[in-house]
Amino acid sequence: MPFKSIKSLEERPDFFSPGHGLCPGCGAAQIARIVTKVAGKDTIIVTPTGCLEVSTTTYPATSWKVPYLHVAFENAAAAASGIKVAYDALIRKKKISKDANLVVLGGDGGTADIGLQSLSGALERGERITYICYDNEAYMNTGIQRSGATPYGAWTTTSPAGQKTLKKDLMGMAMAHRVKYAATASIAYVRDAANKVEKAISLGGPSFIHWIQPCTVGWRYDPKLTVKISKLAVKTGLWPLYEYYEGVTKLTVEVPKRLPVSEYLKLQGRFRQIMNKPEELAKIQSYADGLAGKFGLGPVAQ
Ligand SMILES: Cc1ncc(C[n+]2csc(CCOP(=O)(O)OP(=O)(O)O)c2C)c(N)n1
Ligand SMILES: [Mg+2]
Repeated sequence: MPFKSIKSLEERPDFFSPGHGLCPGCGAAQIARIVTKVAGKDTIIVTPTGCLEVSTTTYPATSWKVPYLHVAFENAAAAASGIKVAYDALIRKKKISKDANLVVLGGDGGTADIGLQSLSGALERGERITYICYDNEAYMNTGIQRSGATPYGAWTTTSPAGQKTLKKDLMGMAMAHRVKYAATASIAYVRDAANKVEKAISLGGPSFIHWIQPCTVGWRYDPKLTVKISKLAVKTGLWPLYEYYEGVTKLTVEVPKRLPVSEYLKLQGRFRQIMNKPEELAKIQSYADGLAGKFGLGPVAQ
């Protein structure tokens, strides 16, 4: 059932507890809370190594009120697939009666780079799992190194003059595997995101959600701006909110008048070194224009 209001989501029980060690304003905490609320109690969460895992599982405490598995960077999708297959076998042999939702929450490094091979395998085999990439656009947990998902122009400790390549197209990769369902999400649009998680899980999978996750430390901004930045990513066309189902892509949040990309970039210290370089800004604007043309967003407001 789709969420008609944020209130209907808010009324659901929480399975992600406060008191974790994620930074104030960290978008990953909000993603974890929304995902577990929607997925409910009959869910198993799998995470590769990364900020979300390290900060929510400091032994002997845990933030997860559902079964949770931490696996190596390379194999989160394979581990989730294996658990699902084990469930199938136990149900078939009538050893258990209840199925479980298998949801992976992987960072961009664990998804776009190091775990990509096992993710591709799971998507191609048609595993009934939901893989969610919380994308903070760098290897944050180990000190802000660039990943394949770091956007053009962004500073990281290993791209000090700004990233020189465009962000890897993870949605394109998922759709090329002909997944059951794929979608993009932003915490500034909670209802849209919650409905996508619900669809991804209820359709059975393989499903993929690519969720932008502002990182206060790595993106260099004031923690109070997390939701604003999440919204500006959408309003500038750099993060179109859309879904893919049965071979068709559909925009889920219209942007009739886009804002210039500089509105998004100027709030983040990681783009400081390119803000006075018009040719660099033009490259990022042209990337956003390309996405806008592809997904049907409006023109930049004058
Ligand atoms: C095979 C392997 N390589 C490197 C590491 C070290 N490592 C642990 S967390 C991490 C960064 C994770 O980045 P990402 O997946 O983007 O998640 P984030 O920390 O940004 O949330 C790295 C490089 C590791 N644990 N295993
Ligand atoms: Mg990351």
